Amino acid sequence: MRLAKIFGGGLLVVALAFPAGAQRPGRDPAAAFAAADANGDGSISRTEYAAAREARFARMDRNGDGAVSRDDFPRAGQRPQAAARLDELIAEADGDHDGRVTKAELAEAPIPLFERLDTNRDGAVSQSELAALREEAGRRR
Ligand SMILES: [Ca+2]
Ligand SMILES: [Ca+2]
Ligand SMILES: [Ca+2]
Repeated sequence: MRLAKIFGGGLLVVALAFPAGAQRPGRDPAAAFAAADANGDGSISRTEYAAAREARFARMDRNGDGAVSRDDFPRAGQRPQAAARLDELIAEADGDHDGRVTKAELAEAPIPLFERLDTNRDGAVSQSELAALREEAGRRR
C-alpha cells in the first residue's frame, strides 16, 4: 500500500530525531523536526536526513556487531509496530539482501523515503511538507 509507506516515511523522519529510549516518538513532532534540522534553516536536507539516519543506526545496533538486524531486537516479534519499523529500515538499506544492514550499506543506500517526503523536489523536506503528509495520513486512519 503506497499510502501506508508514505505515512511510514513520515514517521521515520520524526522517529529519527528522537533520542534512544524515547517511548513515544511523534508526541512532539515539532521538537523532533528541530532536532533533525541541524543547521536550523527550517527544512531537513539530504545531508541532515542522512546524518539523522546514521545516528539512528548507531542506536539500533544494540548488540554492537556493526549491523542492524533482527538480532538486535530479539523481542520484536512481540511488538508488531516495532518489527514493522525495523523491517522497513532493513528493506530500505539492505543492499545484499542478507537481512542485515551494515553501516556501509546504509551510507550507500538510496533514500526513497526522503524523496517521497520532498514533494516539491527542492532537495529538502520542509515543515509544511511533513505536516501535509501527517494530515493526509491522519485522514486515512
Ligand atoms: Ca536544515
Ligand atoms: Ca547489530
Ligand atoms: Ca545487508
